[in-house]
This record gives sequence, structure tokens and C-alpha cells, in this order.
Amino acid sequence: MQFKASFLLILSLLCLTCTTIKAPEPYGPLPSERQLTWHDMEYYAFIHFNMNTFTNMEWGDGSEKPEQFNPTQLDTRQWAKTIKDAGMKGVIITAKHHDGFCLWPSQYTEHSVKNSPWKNGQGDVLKELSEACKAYGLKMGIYLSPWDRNHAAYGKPEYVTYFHNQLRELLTNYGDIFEVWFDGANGGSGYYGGANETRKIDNKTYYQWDKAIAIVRELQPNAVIFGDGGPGVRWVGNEEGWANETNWCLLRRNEVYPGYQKYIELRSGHEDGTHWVPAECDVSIRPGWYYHPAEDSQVKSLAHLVKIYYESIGRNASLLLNLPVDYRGLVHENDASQLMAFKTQMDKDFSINLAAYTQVTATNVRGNSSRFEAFLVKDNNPDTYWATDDNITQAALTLSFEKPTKVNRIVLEEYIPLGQRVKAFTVEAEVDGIWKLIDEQTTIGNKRILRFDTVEALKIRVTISSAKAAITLSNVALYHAPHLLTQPVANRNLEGNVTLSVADKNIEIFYTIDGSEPSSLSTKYHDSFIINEPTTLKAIAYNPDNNEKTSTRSWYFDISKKDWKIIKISSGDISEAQKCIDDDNHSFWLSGSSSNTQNIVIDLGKVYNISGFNYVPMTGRWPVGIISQYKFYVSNDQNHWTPTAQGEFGNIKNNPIEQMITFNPVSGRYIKLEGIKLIDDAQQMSIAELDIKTR
Ligand code: FUL
Repeated sequence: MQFKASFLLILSLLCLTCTTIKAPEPYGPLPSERQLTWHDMEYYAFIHFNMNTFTNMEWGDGSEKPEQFNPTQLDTRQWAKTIKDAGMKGVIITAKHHDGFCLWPSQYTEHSVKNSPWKNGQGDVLKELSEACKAYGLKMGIYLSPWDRNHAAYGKPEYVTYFHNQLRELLTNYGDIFEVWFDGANGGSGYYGGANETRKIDNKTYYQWDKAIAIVRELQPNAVIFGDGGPGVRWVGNEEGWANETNWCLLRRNEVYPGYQKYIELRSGHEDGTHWVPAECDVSIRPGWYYHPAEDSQVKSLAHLVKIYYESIGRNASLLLNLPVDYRGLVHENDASQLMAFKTQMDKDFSINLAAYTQVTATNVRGNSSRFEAFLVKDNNPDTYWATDDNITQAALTLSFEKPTKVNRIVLEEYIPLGQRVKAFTVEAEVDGIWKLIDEQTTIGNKRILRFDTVEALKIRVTISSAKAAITLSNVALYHAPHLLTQPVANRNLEGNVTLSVADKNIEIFYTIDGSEPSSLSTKYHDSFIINEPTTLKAIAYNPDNNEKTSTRSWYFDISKKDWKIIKISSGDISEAQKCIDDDNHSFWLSGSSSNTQNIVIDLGKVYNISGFNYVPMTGRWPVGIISQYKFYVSNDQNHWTPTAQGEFGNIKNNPIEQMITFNPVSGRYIKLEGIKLIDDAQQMSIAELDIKTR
């Protein structure tokens, strides 16, 4: 009896402590409810699909005609399914881009789908997308370009009324909107109803932002507003998909406006920011925002997408990944399959949270209360957190395994409803009884992920060495991600030195040069090697941890080009022409501007039996001067030329990849390539690389 009474007393005292220990006071600017909901989105899609898709442009000038908009198989359910399968939580659509064409039948303009042949003018892309989003459980957002190069009144007050009216339409007719995206690109040349002139506006005042914001608040109170300076979500200051390692959700918001000159600052935010305005990383899965068939082979590699993930979501930002829907009205197969590969990889990286197998202790627990215990960082509940006493802004958290465990990722999350606090921290691992520094970093925020070389650790310690106020961490997770297995890439320099590489240094490469299939028993790649005669190189990448391997990649290398000399070009600077025999497919030679037939003559240094040539066209975003029809000659003396091949590089405009042309062997020392027709009737010819075949 006695025992029971004292037990109850202790219990009630304990409970008293848990209830009396108050949560830390909020510190600094705080996120709103809608921003907190947005933080949970993390990864969502951008869709650039509009007039530019049909004109093959990135920015239309506004003179386009609605008749040009005519997708043949538009299927927003295919978009939504792809996006959902990819693990994204929403989609933002370019309802109107700078060219002013509207994807919905706006009652305020004729420049819209209602005057297009698509569905005889009865279609509404926004409506179809909102229905598809509902069906697949996705949230929808809208991109509405303030700049309108079509509208006759752009620059005058009437246009601003039009812009606000359209915003109302979009926010009224398509269900819940989670984000409204206002582009910072503003004012400049355009069609403007036929005026064809340059119009400047004052970015800060012209659009009456206070009114635009009030419209959003009135019609979609849960929507965040994106802009260079928010007000809800800020641009990250680049279109490459990365934030700085130091990344505050805070901004001196009143200093930032659309088209902000010091936009580089947006990559980190402002430590002394006055408002909560977190960063969103917008980046396209291809070089362009809009679909261009010529970029079908330029979908970002898996390694690149993974890097983007860790440098956006892993650095306290969200990831808005753009899919350029094609002119059929579908997410292209190449993009869809790469998205799935990306999803599979990220699922592997974060498959088992090893923190679940640890005991967690902290050097300080707020009021010694169970309400703020250290183990709450691993309870999978984002609403609970470990917190320190008010005067404690330096503290360590230790996660102890029962036995040494392999770890190479750590995820850290602050309890952001109370503000972003951490300014500096370290991560250490106890390996074989010795503490080893793994990383030293600055901010955490909503989410911070660190990648590091695998350690077999008994303990992991996170030490917050500086914070603005008491520390609050809601989540600490540990993972052992597999090595990133991607196909090897081969490069040969002018001396014939071949290097093989993969994205992850823990992955091994095995290769053959005798045409046989490589396996993990073939030669293991350590250092570069020489190939200066016709050779087929084959290689695989191999993960020694789990014996997984890639499919084989093969390359054909012919003689090395170190003795080659450019001896004549039809126009331009001969030293520049060296770039088409420098064994670098990224550099290119662009001839002088003179004619739509151009040529180049090369001395191979000695006589070879030539049985073909390989033309690598210029790639990148704005290729010019690609040869579509060619003539190829061989000579022994530069005077008498034997025409050996003539023809067309098939589909090179839409798919600018290397073109190998073979013919019956001809002996000679000099070669001449002539472009007799250039894409788009260009007056300059370009060559990224030229090779010959001697076997
Ligand atoms: C930029 C625009 O000018 C691009 O065309 C694209 O829409 C990108 C997302 O934002 O500022």
C-alpha cells in the first residue's frame, strides 16, 4: 500500500514536470500554415507546355497565332500518372507564358485555346489537368507570366486589370491551387498587338502586387505565392536545381522584388531575414524548359538528377523539376523513363532508416522533460522534437548502435514551426573506438541531407555548435545508400589517352579491347591507357558491394588525331577550326558567315585506307550550322579529290547525334568534308568533332 502511494506520487510529480516544461519560444520569422504545408510537398513537377511547344521556341514574341496550338494526343492523365509514379506531390503548369497564349479559354482574350484547332476550340488544358490531378491525388499550381508580349496594352494600366482578371479566372475555376508562380522576367521587346516595340515597366510598382496578392489570398487562401522575393516562396537564384549549403528560409523580403539584381543572394537567403520565405529550386529535366525534339537525347543523366536532389531537397529547398510536354501533348518517353530511374535510385538511397536501431542521448534535454527527449528525433513524428533549455545553444546528440553499422547518409530536420535556428554543426562517427569528423556544416532548416563516405560506426554524433536560440530537432535519420551505379563514360584525348569514369568513385569499371563482352573478370580500370589504332572498347560498371553491374557500353576509336592538321577552311578563323579535331565533343568550330555551303580540308599526317567518317554535330541549347547534306572527298595530293560519299545525315535536326558514314576503302592522306545543305539554311557551318574510320 505504502509502496503504491509513493509510486503514484512520483508518477504525478513526473507528469507535472512534463506539463510544466514549456516549449521554446518561437524565434525570429516563422512559417505560416500554408508554408508548412508547402514544405511537406518537397518534390513536384513543373510543366512547360504552351505555344512554344509548337513553335520550337523558349520565348515566343507574342505574334504567334492560336491556330499553331494543336496537340494531337494531349493526355493530362498521362502527365499526372507519370508525375505520381515518379513520387512527386503536385504539378505547376504554364497557364500563360511570356508570349501571352492562354491554355484556358479566358473570357478576357481571343489569344487562347478557344481559337485553336485543338478540340475545335472547345478544349481547356487547365480543366483537364485539374481533373487528372484529382484522379491521381496531386496538387495543382499555376504559372502566370506577368509579362505578356502579345497584349496590345502591355505597359499601360489596362493590362494590369487584364492580368488581375486572369488571375481571378484561374483561381476560381480550377479547384484548389497550392502555388501561384510569378516569373521575374519582365518587360522588353514584343509584338504587343502589332506594335512590335520595346516596352519597359517598373517591376516593383506596375503590376500592383498588393492587389495581385490580395486576389490570391481571397480566392485561394492556402496557396503560396512564388516570386524572386516570395512573398511565400522565393526563387533560388539559378535555374540549375541547387541551393547553397548555407540556406536560410529567411529573407529581408522588402528588399527583394521581381527581377532582383542581387539574385545571387537568393541561393542562401538572409540570415537576418525579416520574413519566412524558403527557397524553391526550379530546373528542367532537359536543357530547355520547353520541348525541342533536338533535345530528346539530352535528358539529364541519373547522376545529374541525383546530384540535383541532394543539392536542393538536401539543402533545405524544394525541388520543382520541369517536364517539357511534347507537341503530341505527352510527357516524352525518354523523360518518363529517366524520372522512374531517378525515383528507383532515391528509394534505394533512403530505404531503411538505421536510426531506428539506435539509442539516442543528448547532452541537454529541455527541463529534463520527456516531452523534449532525445529519442523523439527518431519517432517518425514530425510534431515531436528534441529541444534544449533556453540558454543552451550548443549541444550534442549521440545515436548509438548495438554493433558497428555502415552509414553514409544523415538527414536532419529542425522543428521549423518554431523558426530556423541552427547556424553551425558537425557530424562525427565513432569507428573502432575513435571519433572521426565526417562533416562540418552550417544551416539545417526544414531538411538537410549529408552524403559521406561509408563509415562502419558504433556511434554517430551530431553537435550543434551554434544556434540562434534553443535547439529543436524533429528528425535525425541515418541510411546506408548503395553506391550509384551508372554506365561508364569514356574519353580519349589527342594523344590517344583513354579515361573511363563513373559518377561514384566506389563503383568499379571493367573493360575489354578485343571485342569480347566485359565482366568482373576482365581488366579492371585503374589508370588511363592508350588507344591509337582502330579499336572497339567495351566496358561495364560494377558495384563490388552487391555484385550489381550495368549493361555494356561500347565505343569505337580509330587512329588518334595528334598528327592531324587543318589546312584549309572555306571561311572563318583556321585556328578555331582546330576544335573539330580536338577530341572534345562539347567544343565546336563554327565557320565564318558567308554561304550555305562550306568545307574543311584536313591533313591526316600520313596515308591511310579510309573506309568512313564520323560527324559529331554541335549540341547544346542553340545549335547552329548543323550539316544536313554532305559530300566527302579523299585525296593524296590536295589537288585531285576522289568523291567517296555524298548524302544526308538522317533526322539530324531533330536528333543531333553523331553520324557514322561508311564506304568502300579509299587510300589517301587528305580529307575534305563539304556541307552542301545546312539546317535552317544557315550561312555558317558547324562541326563539333570529325573522325575517320580506317578499319
Ligand atoms: C524563366 C522564364 O523566362 C523561362 O522561360 C521559364 O519559364 C523559367 C521557369 O522561368 O524566368
